[in-house]
Amino acid sequence: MVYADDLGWKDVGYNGSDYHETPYIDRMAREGMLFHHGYAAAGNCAPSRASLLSGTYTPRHHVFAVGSTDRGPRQFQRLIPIPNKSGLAPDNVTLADALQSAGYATGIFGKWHLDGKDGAAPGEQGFEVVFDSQKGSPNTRLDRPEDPKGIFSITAAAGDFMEKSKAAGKPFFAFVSHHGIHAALEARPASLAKFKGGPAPQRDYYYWELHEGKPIQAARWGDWKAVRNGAAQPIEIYDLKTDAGETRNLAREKPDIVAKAESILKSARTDHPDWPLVNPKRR
Ligand SMILES: [Ca+2]
Repeated sequence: MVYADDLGWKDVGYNGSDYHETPYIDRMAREGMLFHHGYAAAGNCAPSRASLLSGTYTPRHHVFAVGSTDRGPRQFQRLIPIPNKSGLAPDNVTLADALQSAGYATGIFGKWHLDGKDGAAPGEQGFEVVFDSQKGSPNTRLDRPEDPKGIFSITAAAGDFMEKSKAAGKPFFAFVSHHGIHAALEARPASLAKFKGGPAPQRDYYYWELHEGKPIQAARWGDWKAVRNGAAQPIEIYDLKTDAGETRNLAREKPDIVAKAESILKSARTDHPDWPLVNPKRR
């Protein structure tokens, strides 16, 4: 079972990507079965993998969110946050528990993210072999250019486990649980060179927005970061080279940077009725 963190539905060749190259996954799709009407049981990592591995929905295992369900400004919360479990409790029967008791060799290669104070390590949840080259810092850059996000070492360890199991005549269950493509984004230098100048849109900035109580817009280019903390708020400018903590707003000193930010924040987005740049009315 191969699982990837933050992989988009259309990021694989067999689902129509004309940019990413996924020949081996495409071959598995061609030679295997596709389930187009399946849904993830939750919209982010720990809850969805808790459901996948336990075969139960979030109200059964209580992993509703990563960390806490008590998020965002209190005055905008419409429901009392439901108590959340930080990990999958050991009394859940995981796929690995079930297959191990049926005589399978079981191994996890990569991200687990279901321990925490409420959960347990994969070794206590039916996995005999536990391998993770990203351990300790799954989302940070480890500066191993030949093994970005541990993708290659995780794949190799899983392949080795499967070959050994096959040679021993033992049925196996390999949970290949990649940290990629979740941030931090990394790639082999050769892959970067190959895809530079490809058909993906080339921009000299990165833009994103967050609708949490109010619409927050942000952009990055060079050493600059621009933030607008809510509709009709002034743009803030930070020089991340000298001020990574964003403590000194340079908007007054840098009108040219503000003007560039203004133009990006306006042109980088498409209006959508569900995501308006309007602050919610106070209740
Ligand atoms: Ca268990």
